[in-house]
Amino acid sequence: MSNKPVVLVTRKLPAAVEQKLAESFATILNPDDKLYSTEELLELAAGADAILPCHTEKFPAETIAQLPARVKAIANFSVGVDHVDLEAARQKQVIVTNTPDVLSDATAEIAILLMLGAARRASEGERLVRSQQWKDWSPAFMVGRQITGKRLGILGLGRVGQVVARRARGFEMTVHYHNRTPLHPDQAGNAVYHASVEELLAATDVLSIHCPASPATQGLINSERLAMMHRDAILVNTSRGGVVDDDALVSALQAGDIGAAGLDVFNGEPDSIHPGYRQLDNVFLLPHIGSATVETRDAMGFRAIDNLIAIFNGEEPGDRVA
Ligand code: 8YV
Repeated sequence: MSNKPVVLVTRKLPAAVEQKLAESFATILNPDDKLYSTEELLELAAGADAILPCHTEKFPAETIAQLPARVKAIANFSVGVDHVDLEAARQKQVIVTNTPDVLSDATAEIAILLMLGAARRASEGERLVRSQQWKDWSPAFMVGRQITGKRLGILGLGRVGQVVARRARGFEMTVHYHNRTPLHPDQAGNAVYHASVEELLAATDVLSIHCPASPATQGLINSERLAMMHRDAILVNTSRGGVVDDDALVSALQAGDIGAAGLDVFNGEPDSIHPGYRQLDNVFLLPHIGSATVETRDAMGFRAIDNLIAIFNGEEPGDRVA
């Protein structure tokens, strides 16, 4: 019998991560990568000292309340923690950690891909080639917009936003941002601070959303704020679907009130996203793959393991969020 602490791993993780985890812990793995119901999760948690979940497993207050007393930690394989009720975890003295930093490069790549895909009509073009509907060429054919030299507005200049800003400077974009408080120039670089979201939107050709999902950011990009954007502006979201009011964005895109959108995250993902997006040509859509690279998936797993090791050594984990 091993006396290693038991970690419930809710999804199939990279082999290198599962192997490393097994060096320090007994593991309950999910080799078939089944998406557990809350009941299944709680049943499995009965045999675990910690849970290593993804954002696909939800921990609202009522689920946290039902966690067995032996569960000491929720060590997320994600930077976003909107799937966990942090206050409920604090009250139950369940430690919660996340995996910041290690996914910033991968997510920034996807943000740039979305900007380019939306600006250059990549979805339309790709569909045309695949469906054998590409019959002609003319100077007016598939004309999009350049992002080079445009004004990039970053909503939430945190870890990911700062990498996006650096990459965007390679496209000679000028960077503008809104955070609740201005950043030190070491972090902000030469990005221009805007004290309000509204001010940022008015100064933006391409808006990239990087603020976390929270009650304060729920539906932040609504019809009033979309109306403040330029008619040819591009909106990109790699954060969480909840920051955007889908009805408002779909209407703005349909009406041509903004130019295009590139979205990697959605309300109701994966299978209940707003149906309007599927009908629009001026959107470039990806299935929440911001951090889906071999390098980043390994790094996220190793980071979660470091947090677990610290917790079970009685130390403060590096990435504690509750
Ligand atoms: C992850 C993410 O793939 O880390 C996050 O917050 O949104 C994604 O990039 C996912 O959450 C893994 O659980």
